[in-house]
Amino acid sequence: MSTAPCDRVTPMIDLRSDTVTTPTPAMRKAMAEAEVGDDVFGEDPTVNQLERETAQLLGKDAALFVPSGTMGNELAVRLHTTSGDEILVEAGSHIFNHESGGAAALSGVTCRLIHGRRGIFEASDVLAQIRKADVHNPPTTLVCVENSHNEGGGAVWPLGTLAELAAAAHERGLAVHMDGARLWNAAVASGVSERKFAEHCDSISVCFSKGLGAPVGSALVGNAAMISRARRFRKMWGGGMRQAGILAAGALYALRHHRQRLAEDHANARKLADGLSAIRGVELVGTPVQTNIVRFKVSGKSADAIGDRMKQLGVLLFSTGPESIRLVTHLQVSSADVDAALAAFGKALG
Ligand code: TLP
Repeated sequence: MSTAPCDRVTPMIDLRSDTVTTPTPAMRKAMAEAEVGDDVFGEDPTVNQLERETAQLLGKDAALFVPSGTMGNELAVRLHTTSGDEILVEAGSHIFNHESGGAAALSGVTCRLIHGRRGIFEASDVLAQIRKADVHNPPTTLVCVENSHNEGGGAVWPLGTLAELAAAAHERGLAVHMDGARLWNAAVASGVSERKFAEHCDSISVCFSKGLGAPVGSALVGNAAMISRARRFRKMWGGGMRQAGILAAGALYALRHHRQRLAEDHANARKLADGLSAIRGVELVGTPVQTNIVRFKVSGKSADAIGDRMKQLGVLLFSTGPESIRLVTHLQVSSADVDAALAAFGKALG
């Protein structure tokens, strides 16, 4: 995107991602007052509290605080597989597309793709892709699901579909990992608790730094043996943090106070999608909007050029392809911001 001068003085409306949120004053206060210790020694009381509350919420034994969602996912891949295995991932998944080839580099596994519908797939898709036991074949040992699904436009897994898939995978000896970077959004949108989704998974990575609005941090959640192995790999990969309670306090605040408000972000995303659908040349993709992500196409126009024009008008967005745009609502996007963004889209696209 160009750095064309911006013709407004008010702050930007940043719809690029829910990763852009900055800590609220109350969250900063909690962070400033956090009790801390050396987390590599297991002595940071705030990190320990965050790990306990996260594990409890998801109904699992234990959790490990990690710097990013990427590290949570990649630890899971490492822990569920042996070098030379194959894992099943959805074609649009974050693990396959946006983790710098980590599964191959860090775990030595190949990825076999499943093409879902908005990122969602079924037990039969998994069964069709499991390799036969044969010396020529890599053993298939893990299937990953993403809930909500980012490239699928924030789609939420139907619980029944997940349950059937997990039962089929487990019966064939595969582990199930959920990339739950936005599991909180999926839970609020569907009314199905995080714990109910987690029940079917051997591990779940969750992010505090997306819709929940914490500045940094994610967690890997699973059984006690797995999380204790994960702790060693986190250290090996350079993710052991010292007085991380400062960060964990932001995450803990977010976990306790910002989950239910995600419904506002979802309402704002629906309002954005409704407004966009009334603009000529906009083709929404990944509908209906279920959570906080809106994707659309602008056939015959350049998404980058629209991004540049929108930036001049005070709105930031992500172009995800030559003619494709993604918008994400979050803690720092109000309903009035959505009105302003729609007015700007009217100018940029009209
Ligand atoms: N996603 C980012 C970009 O990397 C695309 C975004 O702006 O949406 N899982 C999912 C489903 C994600 O969307 C992301 C981040 C991650 C994992 C990774 O989280 P981080 O950035 O903490 O490593």
